[in-house]
Amino acid sequence: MATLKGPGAPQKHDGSGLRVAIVHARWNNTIIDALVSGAKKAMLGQGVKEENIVVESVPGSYELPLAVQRVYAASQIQSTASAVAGGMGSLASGIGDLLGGSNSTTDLQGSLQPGPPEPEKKDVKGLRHTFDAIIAIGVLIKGESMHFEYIADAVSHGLMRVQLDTGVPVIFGLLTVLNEGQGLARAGLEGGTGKEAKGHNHGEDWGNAAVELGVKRKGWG
Ligand code: DLZ
Repeated sequence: MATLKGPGAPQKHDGSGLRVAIVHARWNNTIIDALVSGAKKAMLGQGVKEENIVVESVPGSYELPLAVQRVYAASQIQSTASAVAGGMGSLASGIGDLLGGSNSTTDLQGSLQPGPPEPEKKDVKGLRHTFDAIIAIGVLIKGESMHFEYIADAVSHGLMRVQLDTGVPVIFGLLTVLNEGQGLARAGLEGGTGKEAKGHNHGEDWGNAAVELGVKRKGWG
């Protein structure tokens, strides 16, 4: 029977032009690892290239908002550096044009001749443009104190703030569960970590959400 909960069947989007970061906490790492794998699997299934998925980790969920903000800021700086490097290439070829070494040359009869190959544009490795979406993944398991409530509240608000301040989609991959079993079930690890494992891996939803938002965000400007 179809379930009422959840985002429904994932929309198909072409993720081949996207760069996505996953920033995850390391607390409760068995669950985290499965969620990160689920998110990556979903994104690869929507065409995101493996080399365009960047993974960064922090100790605990409380560190996620700052890490997401800084990872995004760093990618902006690097993409500017990359653009400047590309710009230098254009400048060099522009000077080449002035000196008669343009990419295409016109012969005396006015026909267009193929010129020397365009100078190779160097990208800073893996830093072609800023991230189109960032997935923040953490697993908070309720304990006996109020720690859980404070961290859950701070992280939720922090991630929303980063998203609205920067305009980059921040996918909310924070599980706030009452016990380990709930966390395992939401990572597709109900009943064990091997072949017997059951349950829906929420990481896959987050991967699909990142692709959808990344693609739509480009259209929204
Ligand atoms: C301290 C703490 C506790 C008690 N529980 C969790 C948890 O269930 N999940 C999680 O991601 N992090 C937990 N942390 C660590 C905090 O998020 C944070 O890393 C530390 O308080 C240091 O700032």
